Amino acid sequence: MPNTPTEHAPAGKAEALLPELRTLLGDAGVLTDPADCAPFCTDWRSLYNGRTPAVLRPASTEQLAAVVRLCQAHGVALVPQGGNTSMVGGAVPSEQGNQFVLTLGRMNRVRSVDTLDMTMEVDAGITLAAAQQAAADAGCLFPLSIGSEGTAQIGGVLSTNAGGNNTVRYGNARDLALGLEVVMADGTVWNGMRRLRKDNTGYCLRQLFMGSEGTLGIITGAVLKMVPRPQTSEAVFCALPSLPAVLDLFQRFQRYDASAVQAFEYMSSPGLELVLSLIPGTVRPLGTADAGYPHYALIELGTSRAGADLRGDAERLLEEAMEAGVVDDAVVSQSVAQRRALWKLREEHSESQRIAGGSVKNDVSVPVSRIPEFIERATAACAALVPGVRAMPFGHIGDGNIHFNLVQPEGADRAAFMAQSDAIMHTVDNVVESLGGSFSAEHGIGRLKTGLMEERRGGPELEAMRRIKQALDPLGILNPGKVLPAA
Ligand code: 2HG
Ligand code: ZN
Repeated sequence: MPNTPTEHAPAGKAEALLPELRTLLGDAGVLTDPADCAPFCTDWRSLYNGRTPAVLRPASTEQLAAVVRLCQAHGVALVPQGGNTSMVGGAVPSEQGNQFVLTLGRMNRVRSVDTLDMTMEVDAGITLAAAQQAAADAGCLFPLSIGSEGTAQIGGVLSTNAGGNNTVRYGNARDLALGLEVVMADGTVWNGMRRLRKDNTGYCLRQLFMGSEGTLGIITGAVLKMVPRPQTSEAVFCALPSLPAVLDLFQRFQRYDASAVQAFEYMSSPGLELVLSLIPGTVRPLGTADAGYPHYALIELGTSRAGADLRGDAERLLEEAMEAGVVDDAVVSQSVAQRRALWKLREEHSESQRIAGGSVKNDVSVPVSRIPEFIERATAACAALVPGVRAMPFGHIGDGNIHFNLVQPEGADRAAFMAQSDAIMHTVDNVVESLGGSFSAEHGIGRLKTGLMEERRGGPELEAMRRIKQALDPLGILNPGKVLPAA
């Protein structure tokens, strides 16, 4: 089955469409200056350097649909790009210079907010932070939260089914959109902006577009689900003696009040030490100046229940956990500034690892109960493969998603280390698979992991995906080379 017939189309074919595109979008809607296009051609991790004849900036769904119709008629590919924060190269054009980048940044309106239906209708080009703000302005919460929320756009967040810190409580992006507006590969517009909690009418199309990373259609609008805003919040930072103790503590908090556990994040000792040593303004939250603990958890508690004593409850729970030997030490934040400082220790993990040199990311998930075994086995396997490699697992332990990142051995050559990326990922993924996990938990497949699709999802699952792609985008003009491996 042809996967991406336009992947190798000559660049001139795309360039020939520029005059017509300018008529459709106006000069402000077509960027061709290489300096203007450059930021759209490289991904956040600098893994890929693509080229494009133009970045297209439609100002409305109708304009975008017209662009798609034109490109479809000429077999020219489009690469939809949100905030360009993909960790897997999901939004960069290919090196051939024959694919347009499509950015929805000009489509950034909040269309409406309804506090009885608890929904918000937005354009897909709005940033996640702006959507959160619109919910907050209405006294509500849009609970999806990721490190890149100031830049990431709703279209990208939904099409990649982003996860983040609050998945343990509210689910992934997939669970937070009730309706979508999508421009299909033939340029028709599907208006699925329904705000229904029950809508049992055949195949659930919106779930097909979410997680498809722009390979099946382009999300242009969404109905987002809001929830009541927590009235009281507390952040708790704990030091723990072992990984089973981290899960024990998780269970204690879940049993206390699962609806109050907004986030339950894990950090390892090497990961926290790296943050403390490389990120200015970070302060060791527990322990003495030169001694840490083996494991850490950061828990965000929140409730909209009036009169709830979250802090008192958390302190009692921590006391019991300490008596049981589950927690070594803990702090409950006493101010907004302290809460921010605790979260900074978690959020700066990616940045500290970037500064430390080459790092190989493994965004994986296993059943929560298997996390201790996973981290132990994967650490040992990677140490055997690359002596001296620094395993720095962290992440969303409450939902089973660990960022099992490996930082190059101290003083090693970056390029030589990165040349081992595939072998490292393979080693980690073998452990993941043996535990019933997934090689991509929340970052998606993009371009980086297409090779793994054949290996780990081959057979009826991948075959069904290819058929869906063929049915919805028979010419393969939408985000070629992403998600599905070349046939
Ligand atoms: C996070 O949870 C992000 O901070 C980034 O998903 C993870 O850098 C990473 O590997
Ligand atoms: Zn994450």
